[in-house]
Amino acid sequence: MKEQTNMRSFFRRVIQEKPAEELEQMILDATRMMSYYRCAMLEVETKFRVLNEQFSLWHERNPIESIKTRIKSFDSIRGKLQRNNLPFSLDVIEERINDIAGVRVICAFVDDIYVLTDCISRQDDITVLRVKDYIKNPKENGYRSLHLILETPIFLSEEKRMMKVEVQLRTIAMESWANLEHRMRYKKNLSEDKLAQTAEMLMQCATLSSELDAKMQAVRDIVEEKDGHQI
Ligand code: 0O2
Repeated sequence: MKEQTNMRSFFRRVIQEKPAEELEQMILDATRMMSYYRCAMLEVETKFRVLNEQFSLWHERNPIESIKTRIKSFDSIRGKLQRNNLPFSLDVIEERINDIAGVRVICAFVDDIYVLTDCISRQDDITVLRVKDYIKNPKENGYRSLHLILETPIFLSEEKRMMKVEVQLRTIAMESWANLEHRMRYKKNLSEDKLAQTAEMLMQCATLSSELDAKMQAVRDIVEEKDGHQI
């Protein structure tokens, strides 16, 4: 309900040139579109929860530590359209913005990220539209994560719709680094010196977090080999 009120006030604030009737229709269409994204997000979240459950039964371990989901706000969608010089329309949003529905899967071990990616990619109702592997190829600032753009069907009362969902898979260490870096990015009043210093320190943290992930993985490999549970 709160989201709907936010959306309504966003459209009233941003789209002023349209007659009231057209604006109301646009709000209705946008509400419907966002509810489809929410359904697709739930579908993909459930797929990961099912995989986690199955691993827990068959392999006595849970590859997933936690799952977070979010729907991108219209302010954030608008910002992305503006950065890419794209006009604000629902058709353009559906076609060009891939991360309206977002699912973040947090794992303890790097290997689990690739096992889960393989499992979800092989499901016959999932199409992988794009993979960005920032674990094998970290971003310049040190950011690591595996990003997938998936297409999944949602089944409505009278139709089936294909929807895009962005999945980010990360370890706990990658998640805590990304959260810190994200917070730093919005500190607007830092001096040039402090900005350079924090960027350098974040880079060091990224290296340490990557080493930590590698060490944790090595420990698990030893333990699982001994227990004979490796898959
Ligand atoms: P939010 O709040 O998560 O929505 P493209 O999809 O190719 O048009 P985009 O969106 O740059 O281009 O794709 P990319 O590189 O896959 O990154 C998308 C998301 O990954 C970002 O979404 C962040 O959530 C995360 N991300 C990417 N790079 C960084 C980074 O350097 N630091 C942190 N903390 N997160 C990053 P949004 O839209 O920025 O934000």
